[in-house]
Amino acid sequence: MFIDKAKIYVKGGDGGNGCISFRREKFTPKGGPDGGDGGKGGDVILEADENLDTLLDFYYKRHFIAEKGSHGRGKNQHGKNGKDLIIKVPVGTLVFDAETNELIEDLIYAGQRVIVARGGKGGRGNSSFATSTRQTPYFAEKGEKGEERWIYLELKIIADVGLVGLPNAGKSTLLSQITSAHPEIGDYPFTTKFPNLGVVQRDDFSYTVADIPGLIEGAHLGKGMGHEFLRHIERTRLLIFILDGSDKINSPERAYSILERELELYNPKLLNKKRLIAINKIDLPETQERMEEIKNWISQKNFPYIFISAKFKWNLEDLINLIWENLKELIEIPQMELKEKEELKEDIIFLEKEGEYWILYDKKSVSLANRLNLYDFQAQSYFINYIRRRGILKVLRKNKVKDGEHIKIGDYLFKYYSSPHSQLILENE
Ligand SMILES: Nc1nc2c(ncn2[C@@H]2O[C@H](COP(=O)(O)OP(=O)(O)OP(=O)(O)O)[C@@H](O)[C@H]2O)c(=O)[nH]1
Ligand SMILES: [Mg+2]
Repeated sequence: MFIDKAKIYVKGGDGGNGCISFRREKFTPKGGPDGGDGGKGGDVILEADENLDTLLDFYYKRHFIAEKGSHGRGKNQHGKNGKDLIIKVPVGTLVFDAETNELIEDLIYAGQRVIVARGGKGGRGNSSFATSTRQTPYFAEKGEKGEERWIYLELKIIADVGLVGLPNAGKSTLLSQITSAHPEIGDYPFTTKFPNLGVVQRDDFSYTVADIPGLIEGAHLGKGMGHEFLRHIERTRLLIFILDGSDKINSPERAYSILERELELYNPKLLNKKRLIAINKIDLPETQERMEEIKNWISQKNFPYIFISAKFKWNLEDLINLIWENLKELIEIPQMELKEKEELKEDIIFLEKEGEYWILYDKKSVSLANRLNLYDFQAQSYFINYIRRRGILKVLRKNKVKDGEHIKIGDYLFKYYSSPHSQLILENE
């Protein structure tokens, strides 16, 4: 089974909790706080691997969760960080956010990586909260939750050369003769049901070749294998039209215009790709009889062409060299355009009314609130101080929040009092 699309769930590991602990030593009965920080959760990372050529693995396993960070411990011991989870995908995998359809990354070279879900930060232990006025903090931070989301993967093979032709033209035969690939070959149409990739290896050069299922007239309407596989030649640098010189019904001339039309209907840019034409089955008398006629027609096309017999390896060395001559000038690999990512800036703070509540949008305050247990008195006063220093009360006044109105900060609900001086009081659980 060949799978080139998949939707998977990824979640970074949760951060470990910070620890609440106090030193206990023989001769120091009232030791200071020594609760260590929690470890960071592992990230989920995709890595492009050149030995893979399908997304089949994701047909069976769809959930990927990285390891959690360990909790902090006494004696200021830092919790262990969770291990990153590395998922291997084929080179040429496009990674999208399944909800927004935004392209996250295009993995075009072996070893390229992208983090798709970050692990949560570890919470700080109580020793981090000690100050001269608060020598015995009885609170610590919880670990941050790891990011989670659904992502959509789509494989678009990256090969140097793409073979296109009608069914039975001899594409797979050619691939099997010039590379070490072993595609299925048959004297019936649609032998090839999914793309095959092979490598041409010579002393001073090498390149990759992709063979795709045959195209027929009306493929754009879904006939035959349809256009389903054309995306796998979108990112090749050079196309070879394989035409069966012996075919009486779909003559090379007719096959050629069918191919052009189907490519254009799929994506007109495919017609701008550099192109070579190979007339196949020159070993057969039917082809030989028409050779002069075909030559006259094809020389008007202004593309390099060659007569070959894929089956008997006639002219294949010349074809291999002709491909290389044309390929070596083309250096860029077509890549999907990545839109500039709009990161929510750390410092944007704003307030919005939703129903009866105001909601505070501030990445830092929300993240801190969610990491603390604010029902603990010390933690709460630490947080309120933080909010005041960060200028949140000013933002509330600016937005004309009224006395007694409610404000949501992360998972918590506060009530606002404007007099005698502005302040926020946490509502009970
Ligand atoms: N005589 C002769 N037969 C050939 C030649 N090349 C391919 N064939 C035959 O043509 C038939 C089709 O070959 P394939 O390589 O499977 O053709 P394909 O283009 O991959 O076909 P699809 O996968 O169906 O699109 C097979 O029976 C091959 O043996 C050739 O150069 N000469
Ligand atoms: Mg084939």
